[in-house]
Amino acid sequence: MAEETIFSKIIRREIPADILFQDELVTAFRDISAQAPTHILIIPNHLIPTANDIKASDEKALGRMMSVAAKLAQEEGIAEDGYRLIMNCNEHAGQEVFHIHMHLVGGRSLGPMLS
Ligand code: D5M
Repeated sequence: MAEETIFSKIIRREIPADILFQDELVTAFRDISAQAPTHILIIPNHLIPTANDIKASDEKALGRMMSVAAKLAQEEGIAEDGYRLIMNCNEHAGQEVFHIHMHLVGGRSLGPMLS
């Protein structure tokens, strides 16, 4: 069984986080080391370590992550100018926390995607 990360503690509200949205499937909170004026992480409430571990049974939570991203982009006032949704997987992408998370990043021009 996969090891819990700090994100499970955030979901259970055992450690502080700036939680913007939570329902039965997903939780969204501000990234502690924001790379842009808006930098939010959207995660499933159940542990999926990496994108490689996503199963068909996770589709409802993954779909909810997308619709919550769109809702939060509207609320942050960045929808019209645009934003980026990113999910890093494993070493080459620099994944640090092994509980999948979608970064919602915006509020400034982000430049080319790959570096
Ligand atoms: O991104 C992992 C992200 O998780 C990184 O941008 C910092 C963020 N992070 C780590 N710990 C916390 C807490 N406690 N609150 C909020 N944000 C956090 P990755 O895609 O794995 O590189």
